[in-house]
Amino acid sequence: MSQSDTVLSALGDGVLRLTLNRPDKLNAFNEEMHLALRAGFERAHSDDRVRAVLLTGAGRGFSAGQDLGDRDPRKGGAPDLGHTIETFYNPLLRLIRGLEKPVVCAVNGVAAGAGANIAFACDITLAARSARFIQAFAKIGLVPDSGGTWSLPRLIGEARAKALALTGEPLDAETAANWGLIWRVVDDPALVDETFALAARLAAGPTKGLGLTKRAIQAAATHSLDEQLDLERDLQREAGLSADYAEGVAAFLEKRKPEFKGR
Ligand code: LHQ
Repeated sequence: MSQSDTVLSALGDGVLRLTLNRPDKLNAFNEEMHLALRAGFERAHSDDRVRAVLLTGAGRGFSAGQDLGDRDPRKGGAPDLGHTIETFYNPLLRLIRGLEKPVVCAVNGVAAGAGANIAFACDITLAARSARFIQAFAKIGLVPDSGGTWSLPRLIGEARAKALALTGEPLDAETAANWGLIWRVVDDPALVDETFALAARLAAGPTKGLGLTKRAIQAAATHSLDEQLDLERDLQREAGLSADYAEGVAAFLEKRKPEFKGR
């Protein structure tokens, strides 16, 4: 696992808290931070003690997207941004979406460019009331990445997606929640506690079933109803064989609190 301090990593109550940590650059992504974040999500995949992930940022921003100083065309000619996407951003997006454990995102401040679209790729995203979301790509001649052209129209429809992406106008957290881009807005001082409590509650839940639920909902985007009904049948069969289902039913019938293990 990466030892870089560009992402702080802490495991407690089944929650792996990953904190983007380049606050003087508003947590803009350089290669070191990418590799550290990837290592964090890879750990979340492989470590059974991790039952949920909480992603947030240090300082006053969540993430300002790509560190533009690292991809400056004035230094050594035009960089191959496709290579950057293929090497760093796309693997990260696939890790977040493919992780069959809940990923909660706490947007503590501005989320711009890839920073915004990474927040939208998480399973449950909450934002501080002061946060804002900016499709900053439009201001520097780029195209939304990190799944933005996929998630934005799905979450808010083509009209709003195009307006945000073409103008690069900031969207306040309250409107983002009202439009369905994120789950909820929280007063700034409560963000850390509220998101951790949510992540810990999920981590103590039947995370095997939650992971299958995530897979099913994500698959719906490319499925017909018939395909989705078949998938629900298959995943319900798998969930029904889990120890957590047995525990959940037993606890209900015995009128006690369940103790889920994520298996
Ligand atoms: C930054 C950045 C930054 C470096 C703030 N880089 N230093 C993928 C593949 C490959 C290449 C290209 O891109 C992509 C995906 C993308 O993410 S493209 C979009 C890249 N991001 C942006 O264009 C956003 C640029 N940043 C901003 O527009 C502003 O900083 C925002 C609106 C986010 C925040 O504004 P303020 O609150 O006024 O803060 P600030 O601008 O004063 O920034 C604070 C510091 O952070 C400052 O450094 P300094 O040394 O002057 O204090 C900025 O230079 C630095 N910073 N974003 N992306």
